[in-house]
Amino acid sequence: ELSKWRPEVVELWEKCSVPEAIDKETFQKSFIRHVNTTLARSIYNVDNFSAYQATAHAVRDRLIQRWNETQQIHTERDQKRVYYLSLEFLLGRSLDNALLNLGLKDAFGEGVKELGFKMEDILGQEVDAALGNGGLGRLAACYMDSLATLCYPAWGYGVRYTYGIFQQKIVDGYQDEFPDYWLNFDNPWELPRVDIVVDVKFGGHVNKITEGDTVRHEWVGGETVQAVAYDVPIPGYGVKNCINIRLWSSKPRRKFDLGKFNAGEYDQAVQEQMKAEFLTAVLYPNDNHMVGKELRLKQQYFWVAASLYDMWVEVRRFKKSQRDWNEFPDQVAIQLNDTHPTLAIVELQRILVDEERLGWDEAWEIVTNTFAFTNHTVLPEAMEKWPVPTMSQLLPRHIQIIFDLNLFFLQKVEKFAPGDRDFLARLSIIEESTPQYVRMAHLAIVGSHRVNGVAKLHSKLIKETIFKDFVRFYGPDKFENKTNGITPRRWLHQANPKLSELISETLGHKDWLKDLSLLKKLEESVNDKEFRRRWIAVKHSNKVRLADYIRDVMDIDVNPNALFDVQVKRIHEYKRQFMNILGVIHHYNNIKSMSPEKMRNVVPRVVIFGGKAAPGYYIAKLVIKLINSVASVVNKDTNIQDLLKVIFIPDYNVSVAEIIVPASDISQHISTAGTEASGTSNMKFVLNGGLILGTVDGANIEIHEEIGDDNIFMFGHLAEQVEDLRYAHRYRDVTMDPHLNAVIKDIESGSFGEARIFAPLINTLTFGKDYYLISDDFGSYLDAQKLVEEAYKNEKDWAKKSILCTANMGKFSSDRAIKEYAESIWGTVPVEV
Ligand code: KOT
Repeated sequence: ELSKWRPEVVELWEKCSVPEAIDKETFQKSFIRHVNTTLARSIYNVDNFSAYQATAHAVRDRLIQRWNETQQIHTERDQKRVYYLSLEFLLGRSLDNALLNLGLKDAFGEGVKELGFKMEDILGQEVDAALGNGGLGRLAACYMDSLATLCYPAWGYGVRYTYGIFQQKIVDGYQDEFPDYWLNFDNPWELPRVDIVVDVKFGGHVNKITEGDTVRHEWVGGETVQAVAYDVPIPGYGVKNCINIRLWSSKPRRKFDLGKFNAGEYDQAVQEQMKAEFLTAVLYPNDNHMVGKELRLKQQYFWVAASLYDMWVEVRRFKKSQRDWNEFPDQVAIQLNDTHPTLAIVELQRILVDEERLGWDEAWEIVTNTFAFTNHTVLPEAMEKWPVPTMSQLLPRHIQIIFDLNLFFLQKVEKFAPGDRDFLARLSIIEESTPQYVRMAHLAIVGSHRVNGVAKLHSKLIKETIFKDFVRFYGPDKFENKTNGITPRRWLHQANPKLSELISETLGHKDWLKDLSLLKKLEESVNDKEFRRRWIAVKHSNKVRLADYIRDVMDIDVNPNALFDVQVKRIHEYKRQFMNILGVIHHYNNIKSMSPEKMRNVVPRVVIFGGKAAPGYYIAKLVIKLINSVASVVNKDTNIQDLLKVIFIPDYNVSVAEIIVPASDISQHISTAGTEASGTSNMKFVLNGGLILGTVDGANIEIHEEIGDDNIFMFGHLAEQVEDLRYAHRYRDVTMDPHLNAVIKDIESGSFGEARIFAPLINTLTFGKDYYLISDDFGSYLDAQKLVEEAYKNEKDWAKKSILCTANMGKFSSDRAIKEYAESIWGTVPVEV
């Protein structure tokens, strides 16, 4: 509304807000202005960190301009919006990404160089934004990049944790955890919105009010915590669009209880304040595992309530325009990233029924047409369920709504399958145990119009196992597959600039960064010797970069000509890092038994591990200890002539991944079949010309389909065999694989330190009935490793495989995934700035 300003004011405003052209000189001016004013420093005390801050602020200025323009246009156009609700956004660093997406890298690089700095040093100063555990959080980050690049009117909503995922240190071979102080220095990538504050309520009670023949409910009393918004701009690549992730931080509603403060009870006075701030203090460090802590449930409701209220502000604008409430789902799509935000379903129903006074059924129709739910795991221990008593205490009105929803839902189920009480009990949102539990996945399915898995096999498995009964009730059409994807901007262009350059030069364009299927044309160069030479040279220089990193942080020298064999991901039994290290021991013993002549045939190998274990996950932590114990024996054994090195890189995170991924020759994705929903690092490695060694699981299967038999090493039992194999372990005498048995005996003899330390780990294979089927897959795993070694000896063929890997990865761009979501679930269209 410009009418309130005099025309001269509008004119002056417009004249002054013409964005500056951005080139080297304007950047340098901006850099120095930020050093002088934002940082209050000068040429006399500007170090690399200040240079990083100044550069970041210069970029931030541009991001904000784009952010404003994008939000303005999206408001004007009033197209359907999508809101991505995720408790995790694993963004990593922002500077390099923003420079590349805005096309400023070269100008700014030149600019800082002339000012006496190296861009590399500046980029290295940034701490990761690590507000996530692993795949699920990183997927959310990749999806935001694609939503921005494809110009969708989209927002992310999340939590601004004071501490992200813990920092991992290795002490005496064991994992130690330290707080992640990522906000200790100013964070230039967020815009604090101190004026955007939402009251979120917990506890209290519900009044039932009868007015004539209608009954309504009023939720009163309880404690209130305030949610403050922090906005994180996400720039698209090669477009002006810049979307937003709004992160909520908790703060107390009142500063101090002044009465208590004046009475000298200082500690009590600050108590309320501390309690409120604690709500968003820390990210729960569990991947694929549910932890039933009340504080976690509070985090979930806090975030969901603030986000819905915030969308509500948009909706009020929508209400003013006199549109019917039924049109709400035509304006808003909400995607639930796993069950963590499921309370949003209940909250929207509460708002519509209690506050907007809509009829129950009409409200529910709106709710279910608004939400869609993504499932990311079939592991039983990851399924969220909350005790009814806890929920009743914290959210007394919500638990009533959940029970009512369940009642109406079960009435329909009863009509569908009359008298089938087991069916009813299996589908119920409430688990009838003592105490009762709310099954969040059931609530998410019932409250959504679409449910999706994250890879073909996973989507098939959820329909056949955990959600089978729902498929019978709703029919199959409610359930879809959306195979995950990764952003080629960060995972190739940014992480692997040399390969990106070579690809662009070969293809003669950079369009592949926005249409990854164009990589296919690289196939035509596979027989070009000079191209292959350059391809190999890029891989080698990336291996040198990783070797330098390993020397810097671990003081160990590795040979960049060796085969780099990598497994980096969260440490979990189902991911079977244990099998990998057992294979390493087998390989080590094998080399030791060889004559010098035979040794000459062995390909030198560097086996690289990385990943965090949840702090309370004892067995996973023992796996880390075993890897480090094996490393300390192998790495100092001079008898094996540097044919084998074992490296555990500490504190694996997004920016470390950006160094590791481009440097791998072979990477391992070896989960027990049927357990890894998709995996996304598998896609990153293959996109960077790294081959993979994998089981028939998750997205490995679709990668195999795309790149072909010759360019992947697959092994192991299939998902459909797992049940029978487990049954056999449980009820029959299964003899352990003989090679595995020999390795276990070796550990038990003390070859890698005190054997008793590893007993609980080894027990998972014996008393634990080898739940993850390591014994069943060990033989084929070793065979596959032999094939890898033989293939690597042929440099020319290996280079061809590597090129064909990259060339055939088009499908795995997150752009493809996001288009599928937009077209078949959200019904949103792009709005380009
Ligand atoms: C579950 C509960 C809490 C925290 C994390 C999870 C979780 C993570 N569930 N699935 N994931 C991973 O999600 C990735 C993205 O879809 C998948 O690629 C990966 O296979 C899942 O393990």
